[in-house]
Amino acid sequence: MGLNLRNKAWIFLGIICCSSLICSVKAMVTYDHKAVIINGQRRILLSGSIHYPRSTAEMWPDLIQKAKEGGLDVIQTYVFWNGHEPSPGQYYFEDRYDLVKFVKLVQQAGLYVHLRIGPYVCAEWNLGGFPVWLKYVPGMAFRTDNEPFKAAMQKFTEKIVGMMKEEKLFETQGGPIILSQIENEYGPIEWEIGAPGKAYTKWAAQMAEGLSTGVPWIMCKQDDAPDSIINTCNGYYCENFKPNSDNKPKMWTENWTGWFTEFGGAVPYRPAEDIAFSVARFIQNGGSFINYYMYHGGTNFDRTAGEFMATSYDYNAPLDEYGLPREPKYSHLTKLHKVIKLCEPALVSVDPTVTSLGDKQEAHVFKSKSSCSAFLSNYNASSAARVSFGGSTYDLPPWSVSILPNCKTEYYNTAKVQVSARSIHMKMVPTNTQLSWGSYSEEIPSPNYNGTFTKDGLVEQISITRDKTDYFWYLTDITIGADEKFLKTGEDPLLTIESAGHALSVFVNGQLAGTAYGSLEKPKLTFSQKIKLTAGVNKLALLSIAVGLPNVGLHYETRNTGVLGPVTLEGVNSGTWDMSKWKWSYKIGTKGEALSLHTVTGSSTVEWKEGSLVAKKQPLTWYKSTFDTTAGNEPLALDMNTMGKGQVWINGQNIGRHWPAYKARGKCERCSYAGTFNEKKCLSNCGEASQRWYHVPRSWLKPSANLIVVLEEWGGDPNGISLVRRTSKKIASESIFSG
Ligand SMILES: *[C@@H]1O[C@H](CO)[C@@H](O)[C@H](O)[C@H]1NC(C)=O
Ligand SMILES: *[C@@H]1O[C@H](CO)[C@@H](O)[C@H](O)[C@H]1NC(C)=O
Ligand SMILES: CC(=O)N[C@H]1CO[C@H](CO)[C@@H](O)[C@@H]1O
Repeated sequence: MGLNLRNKAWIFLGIICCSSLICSVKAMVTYDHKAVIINGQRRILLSGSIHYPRSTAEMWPDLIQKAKEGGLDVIQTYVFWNGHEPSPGQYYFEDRYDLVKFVKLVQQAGLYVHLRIGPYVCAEWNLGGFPVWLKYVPGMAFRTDNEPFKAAMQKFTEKIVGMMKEEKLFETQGGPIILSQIENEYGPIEWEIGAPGKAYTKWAAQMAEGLSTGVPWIMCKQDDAPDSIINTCNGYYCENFKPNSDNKPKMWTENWTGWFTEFGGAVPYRPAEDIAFSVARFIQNGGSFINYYMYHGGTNFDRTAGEFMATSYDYNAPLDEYGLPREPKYSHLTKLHKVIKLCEPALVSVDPTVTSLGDKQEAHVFKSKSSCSAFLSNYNASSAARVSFGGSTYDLPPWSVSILPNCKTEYYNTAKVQVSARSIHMKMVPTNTQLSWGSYSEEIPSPNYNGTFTKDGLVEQISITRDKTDYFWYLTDITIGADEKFLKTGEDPLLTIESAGHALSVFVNGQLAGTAYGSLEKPKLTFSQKIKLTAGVNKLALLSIAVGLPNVGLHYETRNTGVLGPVTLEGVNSGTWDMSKWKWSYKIGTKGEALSLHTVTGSSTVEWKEGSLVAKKQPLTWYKSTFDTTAGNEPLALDMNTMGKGQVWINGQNIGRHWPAYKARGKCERCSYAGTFNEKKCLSNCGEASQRWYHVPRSWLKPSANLIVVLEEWGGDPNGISLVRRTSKKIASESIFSG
C-alpha cells in the first residue's frame, strides 16, 4: 500500500511539472495563467452559489444534486459569521448553520467547494454577515486597519479554517475545498479610504496565507490584491477583466443570474439567453472559472435579511427559491455547460486566436495539436448575421455566441433556446381552503410601566435592542394644559417625526394615527400628520420597526435606526414644541414576543378571541391557527396578499418578514434580452406586491396540527391567508424570450 501510494505521488508530481508553469511540490490545487489546476489538470470550472442558511438542511442534498445535473463542478458559499457566533465566543453550527455537513454533502455528490469566508459577505444579509455585537466592541471600525476589527476577523477566520482542517475538508487533505476567499469586494472601499485600506488589504492577505490551507486564496474586485492572492471579477459581463498578474487565471466569482428583490421594489429577472451569452463570451476570451451568483438563491428566513431586503432571495436563479428548476434558464445553461465541457481539452491547452468575421462579429478559435474548438460571436444587439468560417456559413442571432466544439458543427447557440418554458402556478391546497383564526391584540405600553426605562432625549434603536427584535417603543405624554389652546379652533396640531428608519407606527391614546416607512434607497422617513389631542394627558406611543440592518457601504456600521428626531408639535398657542429633548420612556420588543406567542406553550398563556370576536383589519394584532399538511412533495408557500406587514411563524420557526402591502414602485417595461441588461435590469411585478408568497419548508411541518402565528403590524384580513403548492407545467410552444 505504502509503496503504491509513493508511486502514485511520483506520477502525480510528474503531471504537475509538465502541465503547468508553476511546479509546486506541496500543493494539489494550484494555478497558472490559464486555469486552476487540480491534481495536475488544468480545469474549466463551472460553479454556482448556494448559501446554506437560505434553505433547510433537508433541502441541501436535492439542491446539490440538481446543481450537479445542471453541469456544475463547484458549489460556492459565503460563511455567515452572525449565524455562527450569535454572541462573542458562543458558536453555533447546527441545523441550517451546519457548515461541515453542507460541505460534506457537496463532497459526497462529487463536487468541489469554493468557501468564501469573508468574513464580510455583503450578500443582502443582516449587517453584511457581521454579528451585531461586533459593532459594540469598544474602538470598533469595520473593514479597515483597526485593531479590534482585525483581531475579531482573524479569530473567526481561524475558527472556520480550523474546523475545515479538522474535518479534512481542504483538497490537500482529500476534501472538496479547492479555493477560499478572504474579504469581499473590498477594492472600491479601499479606494475611498486610502492608506488604512491598503494596509488592511495587505494584512488580510497575509493573515489568510498564514493559515496554510494548501489551496489558493482569492479576493474579488481587488485590483491590487497581493501577489499570492488571485483577484477575480464580479459583474454581469466580465470578458474584459484582467487578473492581478500574468500568471493568474481569469476568474469570475459573481456572475449575476438575476438580482435581489427589495420590499417596495420590482422583481428583477435576467433572460436565459443573456446569461448564456455572457458566460460564452467569458470563456471565449480565455476565462476558466465562472460562478453563478446565485445558482439557488433561497429564502431570508427569520430576520436574516439585510436592510429592506425581501424575505425571498429567489434571485431569478436557475433553481428557484423553492428548489425547482427555473425553465428555460436551468436547462439552457445545462446544455451550455455540456458543450463547454466538450471544448475543455482545447480551452485549457491554448490561448484563443481572435479573427474578425464582420463589423460586430468575431471568431475565437482554440486550436491545439489534438483539438480544436471555436466560438463565433455576434455582438450586434439588433441584427442577426450570416458569417463564413472554415469554409461553411453560420447564422448568428443578435447578441449571441455559437459554440463549435470541433471547429465545424454548431452544437449550441446562446440565443437559441431549445427548451420549453414552464409556467409556475401557486395552487390552493384543497384541505386548507380557509383557516380558522384566533386573535390577540398587542398591548400598547405606557410610560413608566413594567419593562420600560426612561431617558432624556431620543435614543438610537439598535444600540438598545442589539437587534434581538425589530420592535422598539418610544413613549411620552403630551399634556395639554387648561390654558393651552390650539392655534386655530377646530384645527388639530401637526405632529412631525423624523426617523432614521425603517418603519414607524404612531399611536395616540391607544389608536393608530398613521404609519410611515422608508425604502432601500432612502431608509430615513418622516411622519407628518395632524393628530387629535384632548385637554389633559395624551399618550403618544411610537413603534419604531427595523427591517434588517445595512449590509453594504463605507462604514455602514455607523448607520442609525430609529426615531432620532426632531419630533415637533405645531399648532399650539405657546408655539411649536420641540419634543426631541423631552423625557421619553422606552420599551424593547412587543409583549407577544416576550410571551413567545409564536410557540405552542407561549400561545397558551393568553386568551385568544375566537369566532365573531376575532379582530378584523386591526393594527398590531397576533393571529393564530392550525392546519394539516398536504400530502406530496411539491413545495409549499403562504399566500399573504391580504395582509399588511409583519412576521410569520410556523411551528415556532420564523419564516420571515411579510410585507405584501409594499407594492413594487415604477412602471416595468418589457425587457429585450439583447444587450440591455447591463444598463437596465429587467423588472416585473410593478404595482403589485414585491413579495406575495412566503416559502414554508416541508421539513418544518408535521402531518397535522401545525401552529401558524402571524404578527400583523398594519391591519389586513387573515381570512385571505392560504397555504399553496408550487407547481410547474410545461408550456407547449417554444419561447425565444424567457423570463
Ligand atoms: C447592427 O446591424 C445593423 C444592420 O446591419 C446596423 O445597421 C447597425 O449599425 C449594427 N449595430 C451595431 C451596434 O453595430
Ligand atoms: C410589574 O411586574 C411585576 C412582576 O411581574 C408585577 O408583580 C406587577 O404587578 C407589575 N406591575 C404592573 C403595574 O403591571
Ligand atoms: C456590493 C455588492 O452588491 N456585492 C455583491 C455582489 O453581488 C451580490 C449582489 O446581489 C452581493 O451579495 C455581493 O456580495
